[in-house]
Amino acid sequence: HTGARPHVVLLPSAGMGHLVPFSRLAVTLSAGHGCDVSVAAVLPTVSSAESRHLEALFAARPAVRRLDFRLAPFDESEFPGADPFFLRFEAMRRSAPLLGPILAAAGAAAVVTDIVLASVVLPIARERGVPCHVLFTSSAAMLSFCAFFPTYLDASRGGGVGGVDVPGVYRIPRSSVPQALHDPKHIFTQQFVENGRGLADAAGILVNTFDALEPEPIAALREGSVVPGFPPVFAVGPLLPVKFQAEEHARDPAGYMRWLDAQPARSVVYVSFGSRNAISPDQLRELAAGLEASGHRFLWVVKSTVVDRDDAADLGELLGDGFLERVQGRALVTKGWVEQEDILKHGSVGLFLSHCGWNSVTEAAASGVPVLAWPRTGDQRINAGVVARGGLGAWEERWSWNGEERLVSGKEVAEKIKAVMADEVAGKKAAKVGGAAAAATAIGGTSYLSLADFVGRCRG
Ligand code: BUP
Repeated sequence: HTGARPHVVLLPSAGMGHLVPFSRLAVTLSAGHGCDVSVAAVLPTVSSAESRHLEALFAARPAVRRLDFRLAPFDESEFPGADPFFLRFEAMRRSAPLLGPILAAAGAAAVVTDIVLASVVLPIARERGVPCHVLFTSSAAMLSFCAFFPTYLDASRGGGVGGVDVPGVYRIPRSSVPQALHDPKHIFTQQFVENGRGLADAAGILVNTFDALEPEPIAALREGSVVPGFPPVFAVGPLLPVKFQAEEHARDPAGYMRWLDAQPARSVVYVSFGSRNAISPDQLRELAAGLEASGHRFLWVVKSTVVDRDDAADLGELLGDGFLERVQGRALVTKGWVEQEDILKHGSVGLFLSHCGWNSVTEAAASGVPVLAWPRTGDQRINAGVVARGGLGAWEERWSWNGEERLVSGKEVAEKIKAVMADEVAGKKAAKVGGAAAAATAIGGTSYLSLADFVGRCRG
């Protein structure tokens, strides 16, 4: 299986935040690093954004093969009220034994599994004698936290979770620890701890970041300070966007690219909180008031439900009477899917108000656009810390929703936006991060060499 073009099988899990980096890795390995690549797909997907993305990937890149992964029946009533994406993670984890024959039939030389499937896929790959790597879809800071957390829990002996000093990295304050981890019975906690323990058994860990953005966690992981004897860490980011060459009008039904073309350089605030973050109606209205009062131009992608298929709400109603009319001309508000990378690369965009999903952070870094971090749940506060440390932008720590439902007023939002938009140093620092990102992925750069090292190991 090891010849000149090693066959690498990729196992993404659910949600755009997980699927996007996998399809980027698939295309990079297949087009730029001489690998044969297969991607396992679970159909139907949780969201329609994922379905469209998978279809576009396989249509545009016939060299990337599709493997069908059919899930075993799974009784969701065991986890009442759980997030639909976590339920899919769990369903995939329970169906992992079905992957054994799929890997064997594909003749895989190496497997790269998503972190949320790691602890169940690793033993299956080992049984088949296939080296198994993990693609960690968040920051290296989060990776170091995930790798260390089981050790921390063992030492705390059920005493609850406080701030976590990740050895060799930095302290993750209690307020940045993903909320679910305070509940040991939470489905996320169980998966997170098992996967964290499993990491040590991986052949290597790929992470979508680059040395210049996250020097401390990357070095600490590689030196074994976080977990002694930790597997090799390949910092391969920012993984570059994949162009699917859809028809122009199909890509941009709301006309946002044409709208951006008509705006002055660096004048627009781009606002998005990711693909699966529902914002409460009250907070949506305050955010609307803040954007309006900031006086700046803005492009806002509104999501009011966790799963896009459930989103039937009317924008006018969501945002309050007359809002859309009042901001007409200086704002574009849409509920549809946008090509975020195209937006961030556009010269009119001067600021990204972001929830700090890790893909969004890497895209901002690649584009050199400053971020105003407004993290909400999960890994987002840890990622926001990376944004602030790495010179990519500002983080208003009091704004988080991590566990607390504090409403942030429109006035606060407006003032912060005005301040960051006026801050020329922030713009220059972010541009510098953009330069470092480009250098990392260019031939001979740290991320390029890291990926080449990974591919060399797949060749055996
Ligand atoms: Br919304 C939206 N267009 O309209 P994150 C998102 N994206 O291209 P998340 C679009 O989806 P998790 C849209 O560029 C990024 O690549 C965006 O991933 C793209 O956040 C991806 O930023 C979203 O990691 O996922 O969706 O919250 O919670 O898994 O991090």
